[in-house]
Amino acid sequence: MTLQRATLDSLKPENRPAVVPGSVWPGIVHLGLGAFHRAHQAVYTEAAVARSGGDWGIVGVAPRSREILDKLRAQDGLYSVLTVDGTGDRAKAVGILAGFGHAAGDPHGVVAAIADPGIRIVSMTVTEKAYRLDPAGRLLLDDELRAQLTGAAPPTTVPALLARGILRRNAAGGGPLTVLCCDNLRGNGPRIRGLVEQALEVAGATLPAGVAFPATMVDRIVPATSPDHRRRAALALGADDAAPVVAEPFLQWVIEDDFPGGRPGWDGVGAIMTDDVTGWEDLKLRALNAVHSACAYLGVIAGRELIADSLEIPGLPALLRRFVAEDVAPTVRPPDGVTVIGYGDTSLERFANRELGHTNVQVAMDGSQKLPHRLLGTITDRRRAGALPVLAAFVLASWMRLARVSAVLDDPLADRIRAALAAAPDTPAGVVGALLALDQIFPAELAGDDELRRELIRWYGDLERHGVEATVRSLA
Ligand code: CS2
Repeated sequence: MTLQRATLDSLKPENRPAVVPGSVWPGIVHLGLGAFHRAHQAVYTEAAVARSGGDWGIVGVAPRSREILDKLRAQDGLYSVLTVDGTGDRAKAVGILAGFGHAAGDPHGVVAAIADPGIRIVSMTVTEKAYRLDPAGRLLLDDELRAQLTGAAPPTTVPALLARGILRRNAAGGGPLTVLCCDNLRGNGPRIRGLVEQALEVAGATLPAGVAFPATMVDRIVPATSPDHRRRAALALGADDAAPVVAEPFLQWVIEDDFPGGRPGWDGVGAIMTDDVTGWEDLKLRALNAVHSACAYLGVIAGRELIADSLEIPGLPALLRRFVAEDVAPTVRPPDGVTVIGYGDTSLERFANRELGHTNVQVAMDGSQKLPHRLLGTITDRRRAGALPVLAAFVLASWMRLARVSAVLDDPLADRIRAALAAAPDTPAGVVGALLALDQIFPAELAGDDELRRELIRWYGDLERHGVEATVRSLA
């Protein structure tokens, strides 16, 4: 039996969606139909609609590949979330997807959906690189993007879809709109406002009134779904599902409450609505994501497969706790009632969830895009305070070592990274110098910091000479 509307009645009541699939009118266009969205915002939104109603069905837009669209369409938009933590699998179908779009195949259809007056929120999970912003928030314009923004080419990229969608909506009197970036970018709301303003400028326009860009912090570990997860999802759900997502039980969402066109009742189902997300955002990026990246880089270099395997490197959890306590904590002002150290400890416990099967390779990808948001801010803040963040430098050196030794660096800047390394001597100072000179990643303030550079060279040299295990042990 396949998961479909016609088979829902055969599922156990607790495994069925909380809304009647197809009954909720669309109010949200979501760019990025990946696993994270389907295990996070879609879950919150379905629960909110089930509890407090509203026309907040989600039109899910796949950016490039059609694969997920075809699978979901064949299942009437239904999929399941498999929750795993070693205490027994649970699977629940989600029925809040109310339509589909395909940015690569039908970009004008996506623009039309954004302009539709019934839509009041455009949200995104497209990962850091899709925004085409440099770390300072400047839009990286090339001829193709320029053509997309001016209308000379179809708008398949995120900046072009947003800009052209907003313009068309404004021309058609579509009403107020909220653009909600759910990616791990520091200051994601203002950053995307800046992106849209720059994109509109290229298109010869300015941002119309009535468009809001609230900041938000999203959190749930949602790795790639493995064949084993798929099998387990079918068992727990009671139906075959070609598109299940797997997640930890924990989930959190903190949202700046600025929705001129209204919003689902997310606050009634556990989301935290606030007027300042900064504390949460910094806490999560610096004490969770940075630690995650550290596990991933060290794990890949050490030949360990899973994040959970990395945490078994003797001394590594203690070292990461020290990184959070010594380097991160002084830079973050956590929300009331939360301590940075306690938060870091909880993150480590979550990472140790082996059932997730989260691979180091997956988290290690796109380092050039992630590091500025999760690690470089910590280093900059500590340097400005006159301190040398020794363990943050160790984490950065581990990315540098990965960039040097990885046969297939999965990163949008891989070509530039490889070229920079090929032109430099293969010594700790040569590698560190070549990478620090990449100004798409490192601000001049860090690249020109000699004391930091010496620290990076020292750690890089240790990792090269002694390997991960011995270097970590030496720090214990
Ligand atoms: C991870 C995140 O892949 C990564 O870079 O650090 O996807 C992480 O799992 C989530 O942000 C957790 O909310």
